[in-house]
Amino acid sequence: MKKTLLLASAGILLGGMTVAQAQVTLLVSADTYLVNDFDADASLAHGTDTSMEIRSLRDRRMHILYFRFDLSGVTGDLSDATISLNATSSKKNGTVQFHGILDGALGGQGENWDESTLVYNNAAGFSPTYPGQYVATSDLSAILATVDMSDGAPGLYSTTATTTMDDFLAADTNGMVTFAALYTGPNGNARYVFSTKEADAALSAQLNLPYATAVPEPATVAFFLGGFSLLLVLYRRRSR
Ligand SMILES: [Ca+2]
Ligand SMILES: [Ca+2]
Repeated sequence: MKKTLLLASAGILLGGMTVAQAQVTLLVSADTYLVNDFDADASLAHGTDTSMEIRSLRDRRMHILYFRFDLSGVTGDLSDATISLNATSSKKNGTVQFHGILDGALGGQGENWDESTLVYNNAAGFSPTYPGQYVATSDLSAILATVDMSDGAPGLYSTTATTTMDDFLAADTNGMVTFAALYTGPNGNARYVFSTKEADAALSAQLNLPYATAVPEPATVAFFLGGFSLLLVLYRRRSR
């Protein structure tokens, strides 16, 4: 094998490793909604449901989306991030607002939640009880982004980039980011239903990172290094 061919082959292998990683879209690692109804209690878990919903009928019904992304496989520039949600139905025009759970919430365990047991009463960012309402704690960030919902229109809804979202993601130290999304507009029975990963991973909430880089899986690195080693062996044999 000629040296130029070897180098070209190695270049294609190594090039493939980096080119394929531009722009990262993360799917949720956990998703649920917190329920705090007047006529039920605030300890009902919905982490295995195929849909999650935002509801707001003040003093009667408050449902809050709660979902997490795993940033451990991502590196580089996290700016201009946006969140996308797939609505299966909507009721009422309104603005959904997204908050984050701050690093270190609940003694560092606030983001390490299990979707099969997470409920309104034990979720970081919210004070327990308060039927039909919610009360934020200091673990809940300011509004990071918003999205406007259309009355009756299903489909993909995405936030736009904000500096508050940039700052929140830049401050992450544990590789986990949890968001809470809720409706706080005029009282009037807002209800928006979204897909979860249990229904279809591709239709779950997404975190879009236009400038980030995916860290290659160890298996991928091993595959490419293995290919490179094989080329070297072949080259040396031909050179003898
Ligand atoms: Ca879930
Ligand atoms: Ca975090």
